[in-house]
Amino acid sequence: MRKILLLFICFICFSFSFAADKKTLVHNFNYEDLGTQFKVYDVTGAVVDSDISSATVIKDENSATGFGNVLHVKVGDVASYIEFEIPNGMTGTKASGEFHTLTFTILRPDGQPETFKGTFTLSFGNTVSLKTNSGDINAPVSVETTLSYGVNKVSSVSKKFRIGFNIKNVEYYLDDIYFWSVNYNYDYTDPLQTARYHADQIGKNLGVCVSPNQLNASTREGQTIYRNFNMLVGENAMKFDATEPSRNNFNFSQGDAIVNFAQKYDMEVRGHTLAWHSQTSQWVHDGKYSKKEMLDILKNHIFKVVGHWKGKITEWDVVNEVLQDGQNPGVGGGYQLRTNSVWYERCGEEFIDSAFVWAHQADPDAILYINDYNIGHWGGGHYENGKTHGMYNLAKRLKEDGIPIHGVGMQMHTSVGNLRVDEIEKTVQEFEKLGLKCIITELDMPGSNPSTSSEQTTQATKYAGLADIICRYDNAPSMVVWGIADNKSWLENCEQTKPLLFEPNFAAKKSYLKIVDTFEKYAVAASFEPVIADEEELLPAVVDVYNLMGQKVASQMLMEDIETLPAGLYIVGGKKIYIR
Ligand code: 9MR
Repeated sequence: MRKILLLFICFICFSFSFAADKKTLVHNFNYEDLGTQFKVYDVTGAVVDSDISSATVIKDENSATGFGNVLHVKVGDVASYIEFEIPNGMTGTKASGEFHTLTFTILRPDGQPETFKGTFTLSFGNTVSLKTNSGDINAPVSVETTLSYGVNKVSSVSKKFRIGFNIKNVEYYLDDIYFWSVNYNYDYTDPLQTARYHADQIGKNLGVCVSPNQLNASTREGQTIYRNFNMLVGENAMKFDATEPSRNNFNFSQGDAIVNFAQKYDMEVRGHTLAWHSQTSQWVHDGKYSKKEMLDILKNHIFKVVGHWKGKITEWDVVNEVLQDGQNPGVGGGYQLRTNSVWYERCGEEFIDSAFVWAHQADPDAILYINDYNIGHWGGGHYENGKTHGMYNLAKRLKEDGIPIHGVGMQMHTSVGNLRVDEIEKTVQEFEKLGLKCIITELDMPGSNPSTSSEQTTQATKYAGLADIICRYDNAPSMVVWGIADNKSWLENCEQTKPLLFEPNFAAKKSYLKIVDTFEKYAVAASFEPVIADEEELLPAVVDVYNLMGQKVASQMLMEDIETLPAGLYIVGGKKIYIR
């Protein structure tokens, strides 16, 4: 049962919206009478007969939003576009540092294909002025698929705009159309505007990989790091070749620099990584060590490294990338281990189990992860599907064998086009059932070369979708990005593909701001004192419910039905209510 927290805050006192972000509701179809028809046009601008295509306000029955109305769009033999009024604030050229975007939700009615392929079109007047190829639209029943489109300049000439897809014979529900005007002149010195501030409130981690030379607090780069993130991971500083360059000679200087900076700014540290096929010192490869000697070398390495930072490093990637690429074990099947690994070649699978046991012995409080790339897309024949199941099977085996493993790290070196937030959520849920954490450890999301503005908007939506998962799942406490600014990443052409959260000059990108917005939503909710049960009686039995923008979302609703509202913050009887 979902919990209701009643938050006794005066309606007029609340302050919720993110200062830099203005969100205007265009339509949620709750203010029209049921049966209201919207005009439908074809691509040439001619009205489409309602026998062919129609757009009708109906009561929402299927969607996860669970209440209110949606627009039921039925498209016949003519690709059709629905017309809406341009709301105030949406017209005019964007100011410098400002970004306009339109977002809406697509839902699939029963009986419609799970995925349809379409090119989304946003047009003004009779001219098709903006097009974005959105590829496959995945619109499962009851799960919102939010698409998001950047709008650089909106002319006020027509006072109307149209949206639709270039596809025929399809039905969909359209809901929650918003226009966003985001000011990216972000003040990174204001802690209230940072993701870190909100993440700290809710006990979640937004992390970033760093090198010691980036940790100068008098530079904008150093400040960007400690103001915006609350977890650090060494991009290379704690790897085998950095920490044990020759046998049993340890060098902790680079890692110490990171740990010291983190302690100074009250950040957590992830240790990366103890056993990996790459960046293992050359002397390990060159020495003709027996299996026993190799295991001794690994044990000594783990005891020295984990022991050195005992109590200072919260969690370790104990083994990294031990799974073979391109496997397809299927659900309930096995897993294939990477064969081109010096550890596997010489020790067999045993090195994995042993590494966890030794790391646990060296620091019993450390949280221990197995980490890999192309993990996180659980189903649907997606390209990462096989390896995700391989990871599940391996982690399950380790857990069942009593190995001290606490979680799975999804590196998530993916792309704007490939990343499916719903698949990541499903993966988190599956590992939760195994009693394991499942976190994002090396996130970057390049777009095309060069990445377009609308793609960057999609990137922002996906980053925010991942942040939302982090907020909602106890077993997903962190999300770590693999780099700070778009010009400095291990990825080739990063300056063009723009995979990260900050511009080269450390100005916040919309992806960062959407993460702030997401964390803030949960932090605001968590910051109010929940009310004890009998105080609920202070509210009348039948209430009007408003959202935080003061718009009515439900009329004369029974208090006992209030839990059926989707998760979020509402105003009821002048009080703030959080439903989760
Ligand atoms: O970002 C790291 C880069 O600076 C190194 O040259 C590279 C060497 O292998 O490793 C990069 O980080 C990798 C991480 O340690 C493990 N997952 C893949 C990352 C990107 O290659």
